[in-house]
Amino acid sequence: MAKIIGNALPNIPWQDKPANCRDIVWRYDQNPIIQRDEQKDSNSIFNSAVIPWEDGFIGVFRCDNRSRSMDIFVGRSKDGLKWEFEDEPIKFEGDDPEILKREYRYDPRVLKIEDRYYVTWCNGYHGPTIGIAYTYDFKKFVQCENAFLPYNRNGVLFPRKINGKYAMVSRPSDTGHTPFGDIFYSESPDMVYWGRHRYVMGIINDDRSAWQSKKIGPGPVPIETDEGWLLFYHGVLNSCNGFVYSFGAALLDIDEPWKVKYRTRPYLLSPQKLYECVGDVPNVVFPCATLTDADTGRIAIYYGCADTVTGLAFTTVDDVLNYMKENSL
Ligand code: BMA
Repeated sequence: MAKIIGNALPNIPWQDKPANCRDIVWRYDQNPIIQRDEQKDSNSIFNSAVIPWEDGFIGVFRCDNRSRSMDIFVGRSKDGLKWEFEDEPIKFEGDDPEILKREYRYDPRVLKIEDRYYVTWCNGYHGPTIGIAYTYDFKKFVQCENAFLPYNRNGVLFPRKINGKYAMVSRPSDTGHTPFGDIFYSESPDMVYWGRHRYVMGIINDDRSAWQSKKIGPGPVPIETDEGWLLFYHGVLNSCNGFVYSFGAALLDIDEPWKVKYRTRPYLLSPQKLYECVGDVPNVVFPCATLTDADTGRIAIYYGCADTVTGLAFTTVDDVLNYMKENSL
């Protein structure tokens, strides 16, 4: 039995796997949990991050508005299913006005490290890079230095220091809808200077695992287990009709997370339901957050659907790790 190293979360949103379901990751039967127009001016709500908060949940949500401007908003929920969103995007504070300039913000991740909560997101600064901010209360957010030079996307922090350093995986990219992309690991002594970059894993550019043949990128914050870091990640196939975004999982070494122990050859979830196949960008499932319950091994995965709405899916640490070991690249 694999174990999640973390807190118990008895109120994790959950639904048992349906009888005779062959999937390792199964969808919530009331998906999508968040419709596109639930925020005051939203065109779409997707690729968003949630975390336990007091007796419920809080999150940072990507809401593109009806000018198709991309920004991130705080949302609150009692049950992790029904959410209420603030009317205005997060306003960041900080010492350097240069860092606070806003071009666009999207695809947030959120986590707690030591005494505070961090948000990372894809931050426009003469091209996409990784924005970082911290908060104690989800009211005041202090923006830190961007982690990298442009171009980079999908900056995902680890939930604790590794070998005494903050740690992040990310996906170096280019100006636009990058037609390439591998996952790298970087570390920082202070959340300002990032270095000692290590290659983690790349695309599988052949028939063995075509769902991840074009580009890959880290998804939710890695989950600590007694066998290593469990990282869900998205992978892209370039079809004759455009990109198809699915997701799978990898198990990374606990002390040297650039070393990949296992990695799923089949996807765990691919766009198949109507709300995943039809929307502003068709054929996208894009996970940005999980909730976990260390007592039961349950994992709830929040994922963007077709760049339009938000879905929820479930698995357990045992299900994923066993499947990964039997179906690893
Ligand atoms: C990626 C990011 C994601 C998006 C995906 C599919 O490059 O922009 O936000 O979900 O493309 O459009």
